[in-house]
Amino acid sequence: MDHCPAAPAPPGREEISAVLDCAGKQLSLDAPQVMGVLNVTPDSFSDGGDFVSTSAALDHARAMVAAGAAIIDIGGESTRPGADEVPETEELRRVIPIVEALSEALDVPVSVDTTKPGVMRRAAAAGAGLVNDVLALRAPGALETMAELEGVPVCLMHMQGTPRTMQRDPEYGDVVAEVHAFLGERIAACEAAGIGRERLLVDPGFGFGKHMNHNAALLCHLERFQDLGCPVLIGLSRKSFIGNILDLPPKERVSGSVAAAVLAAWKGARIVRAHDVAETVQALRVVDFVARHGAGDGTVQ
Ligand code: 7PJ
Repeated sequence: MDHCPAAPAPPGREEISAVLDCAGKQLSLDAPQVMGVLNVTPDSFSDGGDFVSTSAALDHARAMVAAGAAIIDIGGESTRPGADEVPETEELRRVIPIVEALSEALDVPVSVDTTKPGVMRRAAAAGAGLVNDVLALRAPGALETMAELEGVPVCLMHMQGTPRTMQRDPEYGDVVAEVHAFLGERIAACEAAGIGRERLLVDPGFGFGKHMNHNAALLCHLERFQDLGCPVLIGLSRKSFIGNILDLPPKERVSGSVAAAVLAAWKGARIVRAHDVAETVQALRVVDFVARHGAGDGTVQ
């Protein structure tokens, strides 16, 4: 398949499987996909408290799947800047019944946004098909736990600092090179622990210890992450990066978030984490059409 010059078939792309097996449910990465966000936290910045009960969570997840989400990401620990840590018992209480209900009810895989090995283990037992770890398996025991959870892929995200401190004064020499090097090191650590590259996704972690210009540079140069040989996942939906540019509150950042999703997909992101699923899915279908059919001179074949 030809691609436009701005979205080249990147080096190593052929090594990235077009389908990710998520504990038996298949996630196709032929075209950019949307990961629908389902926060089950009482304090999340954009939708905190909206989906705490299992039936409300299930309704919202079903609506996101109907709108085209290819995977649903369940988060029980808010990682917004300044957020306090949630004890494991509380995170389990929030997340596990919802992982169980959604894994049973939905055809698409369910992902769990957690940094805790105990939650990873219990979520996988409850049917989770992917672990999304903003600490990139740096918590004690996380690498070993994921090595044991054989059929479950994991997304490794970059963060400078901790959620409590990360936005105080993030500093980089060359943000793209440093985030790239970090992700390369975490891939190597996973492989050394017995987690094969075919089970890994990478994410530069927009907003996690990054100023506005750091986020802009990562988005502008996102294609550089292709050579890591893992699908790239990104999350920019409703984030302060968008809000600061537009001076709008989280629920009014839809168009800005969609614009960011389009830029990311054009630069090779295969999964876009988003709150506003229908809008993002439509935008990414347009991106995919142009990338597939627009590289030639427009002649109808
Ligand atoms: C991200 C995430 C992200 C991945 C959150 C929010 C904050 N996981 N979890 N990437 N963001 N992989 O939704 O704004 O960017 S929580």
